[in-house]
Amino acid sequence: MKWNRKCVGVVVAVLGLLPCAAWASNNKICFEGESPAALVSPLKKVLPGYSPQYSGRGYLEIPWDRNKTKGLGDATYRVKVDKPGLYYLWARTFWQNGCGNSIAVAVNGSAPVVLGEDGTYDHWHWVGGTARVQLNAGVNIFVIKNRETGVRVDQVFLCESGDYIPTGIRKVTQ
Ligand SMILES: [Ca+2]
Repeated sequence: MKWNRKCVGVVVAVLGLLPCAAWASNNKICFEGESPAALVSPLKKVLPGYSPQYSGRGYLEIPWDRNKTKGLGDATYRVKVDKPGLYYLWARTFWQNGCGNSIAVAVNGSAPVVLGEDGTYDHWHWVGGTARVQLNAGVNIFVIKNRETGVRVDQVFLCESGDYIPTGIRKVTQ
């Protein structure tokens, strides 16, 4: 009898945790910078092949040109989403120098979100995690704009939790 009562207690405790686990779900979305559906120059795909430095076959690049082409061109992505909601936006980026250390991303026609403006140069690293974007169920349109030149984007990552910080290369979901 004692053992049975303990069992019931465990079941009740597990059931009690379930709503909590559902509430704490952190859906993640990740796609490659070098896989846009459409691309307008000077943005370009750089595909050197597989490397431990970056994910997939390469990255998106806005070549450094002393910001002469700043504002021109963009890269458009079609991103499928199962679970709609507000997601934190991140990008795995590489800044060649201090004159180009940010990207702007517009999601579903909304005002562009700026990622970066940090001081980590010549090194792949994650930027973002402050702005949230609204994603709909189905296809969402992401546009990376040419805010500055001399930048590279390996991956774009989104998650629901503000406590989650991506590291290294993330698993692609698209
Ligand atoms: Ca990549």
